[in-house]
Amino acid sequence: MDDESLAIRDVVCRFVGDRIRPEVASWYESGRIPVRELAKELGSIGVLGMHLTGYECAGMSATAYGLACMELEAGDSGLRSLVSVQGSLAMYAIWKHGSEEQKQEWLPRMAAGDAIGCFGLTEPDYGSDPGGMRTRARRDGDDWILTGNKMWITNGSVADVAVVWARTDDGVRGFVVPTDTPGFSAPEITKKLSLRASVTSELVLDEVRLPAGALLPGAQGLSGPLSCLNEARFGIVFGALGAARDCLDATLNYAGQREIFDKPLSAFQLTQAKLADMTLELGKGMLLALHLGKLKDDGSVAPEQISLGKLNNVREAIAIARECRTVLGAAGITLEHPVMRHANNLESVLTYEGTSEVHQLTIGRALTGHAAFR
Ligand code: TGC
Ligand code: FAD
Repeated sequence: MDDESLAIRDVVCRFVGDRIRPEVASWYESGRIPVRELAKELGSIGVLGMHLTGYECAGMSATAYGLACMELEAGDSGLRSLVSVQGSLAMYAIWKHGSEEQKQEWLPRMAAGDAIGCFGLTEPDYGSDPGGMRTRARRDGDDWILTGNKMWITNGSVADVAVVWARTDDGVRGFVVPTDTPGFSAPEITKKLSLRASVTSELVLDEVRLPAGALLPGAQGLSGPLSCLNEARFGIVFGALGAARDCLDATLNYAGQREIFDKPLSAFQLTQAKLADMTLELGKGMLLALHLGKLKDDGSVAPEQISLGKLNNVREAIAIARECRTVLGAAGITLEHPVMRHANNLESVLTYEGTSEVHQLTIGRALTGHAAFR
């Protein structure tokens, strides 16, 4: 790891310690998070779109971005989601597939956290199979008219701009939709038991009229949105380990202080076996993340390798969070400790950005040459 990566990791770690840790449990409990304020603060420490170049983005390495995700998710998966969706999905889509005008208009403001983005791919009936999407864009003269519904969209109700994927006569295309366009609305999804410190919304597109310049010119077909998912999935490979590390830290601390049967919980062999096994998985996950970071920085990482990292590290992180909860006993079920909050969050992380099953099938296809999705 180079000095620059370690320096940004330390900046994010301090930000999480000073700004997020004192408040996150109450945000989680209330289901409310000050996204707009946080976006500006995250912009000021340079993490929004930090792995993109130009347009006032920090131009840092993939590994540095991964380490930042790890520190953010040690705070809460909702915070890492905010940064993933902004930088790796909405900004990346515009940076990779957008016109020069779209880049100039949105990227500097999004890097500063003055404009918030969301990414609408999933629909109520098409999550793992986005190719079946029903959202439609049709031409009316030079304009486009968008109609349809997107579901489970992070930051939807607080976004200034939505990158929306829709079916056209030319296949799937992406559109940059200012959220004040007539016909666009984004009702918030409530009653969540996971990622409560994150805004999740439906997007309703009711005959939304957009100028020709709203089309992302560089993306045609499903590879457009899927190329963005690679970026966000990569961040999760590191991020999930941050949540697991935070669980393990809290558990080591608790087990050292809790006395049962006249000695510290950490002095029992069964507890030590759990702590040792969890440390082992955390370390293996970290080596995998750093290896993928090196491949990504060399420009040679394949999507199925990112699938492998996401599958393993989220699966192990959730196993660690659940095991840590057992060590804390009853205390583990409260928000006094971060463990069950992380465990609940990781349920979403297991599902979004490709479920475990989708990643198993992606790896299966790479190994066998047979696509078994349908
Ligand atoms: P398939 O035939 O495999 O592919 C269609 C086209 O896409 C290309 N492609 C990729 N390109 C770049 N990166 C990838 N990872 C790619 N995977 C496939 C492929 O080469 C092909 O290109 P072309 O030029 O030949 O047309 O498509 P399929 O319909 O069989 O679907 C494959 C499958 C199931 C793997 C894919 O649809 C998939 O990944 N499904 C999961 C959907 C998903 O992950 N959604 C996430 C939504 S965003 C989100 O969850 C944000 S959460 C908030 C946060 O991050 O914090
Ligand atoms: P389904 O696709 O209905 O899957 C249900 C079950 O079937 C899963 O276990 C799945 O693995 C399994 N399954 C699916 N296909 C197969 C198969 N071929 N073989 C065997 N089993 C299969 N989406 C966005 O576009 N933008 C966002 O910002 C966003 N944010 C999100 C935030 C949160 C908190 C959550 C929970 C989701 C978010 N999503 C977002 C949506 C997420 O990407 C989808 O939930 C995910 O892709 C899975 O889709 P689904 O929920 O419709 O599940």
